Amino acid sequence: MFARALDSEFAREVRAGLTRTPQKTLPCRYFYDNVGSALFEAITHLSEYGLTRADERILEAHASHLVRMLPDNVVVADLGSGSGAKTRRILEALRRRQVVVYYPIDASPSALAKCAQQLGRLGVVVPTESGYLDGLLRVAAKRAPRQTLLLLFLGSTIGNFEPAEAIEFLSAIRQLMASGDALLLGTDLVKPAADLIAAYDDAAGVTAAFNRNLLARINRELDADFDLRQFEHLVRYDEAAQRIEMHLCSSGYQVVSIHRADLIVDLVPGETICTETCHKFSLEQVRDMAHLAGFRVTAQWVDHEWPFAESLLMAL
Ligand code: AVI
Repeated sequence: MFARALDSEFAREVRAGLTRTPQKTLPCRYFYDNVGSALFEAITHLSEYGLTRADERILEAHASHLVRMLPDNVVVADLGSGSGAKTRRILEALRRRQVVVYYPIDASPSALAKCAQQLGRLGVVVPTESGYLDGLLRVAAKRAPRQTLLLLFLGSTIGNFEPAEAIEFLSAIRQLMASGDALLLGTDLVKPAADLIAAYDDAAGVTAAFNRNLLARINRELDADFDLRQFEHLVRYDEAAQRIEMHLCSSGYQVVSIHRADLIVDLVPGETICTETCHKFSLEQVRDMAHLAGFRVTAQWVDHEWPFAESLLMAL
């Protein structure tokens, strides 16, 4: 049991990130345990975080047009579906012309259960508890020969990858798709720094709790003794790199034991652990990224209230 935990992917990634120099890091994909997923859901309702509402407005306004641009007999897969709230519009538009088959892919069982409960009335929902590429591989293996896949990657999760990794990831997705399949890609666009800082450092402290929960998760799952009160939530915007950075900043000298990662971590006052980067894009950068990964962009819809884009990419 103990040996297995030491070897777990989570333990290995935590060990690699916290021994990295000069900047300690933790992978943001581990934010989303059940507590983290609930906190993220709360973030999407914050007045400062316009991103999710922008995403929803675009889908509400353009879902019918989007569906008309697709061939008959579409199956929908959704990378990081969460509770599937944003996807509802697309499934409703699709249901007007065909039976809906929907594969939400998410690491959080509670989010998937909520998704199946909320969208089950719209068609056949087949939840897949998995990482993105594994989940897509499983869905690709189940699809029938003449079905077209509409893959959703909404919410600007692509912005949480480093730029080169984003292209690698989209290329890997492309390899699992067939020519003529579609990818709907959500991307948050560049906007004034003050709006971005507020979005990731909200007044109610929900994002701070979301950030600190990563340490709480390490405490719970890897038998560690992080004192969450000794870490300040810190947000920076790097204008040149077009990215928000979230950090946890140590308020003093600390020695933390992470037993199941076989690791002792020293932190000095003011030292940070970088927990997430959130890249922001221009429309042209999205098109360039798509082309490099083997897609053609056939439409881009923009929300002007909170600059955000949905791009429809066709696999070449
Ligand atoms: C999931 N992802 C697109 C969110 C973002 O905005 O980058 C995660 C998030 N982190 C803090 N607030 C929201």
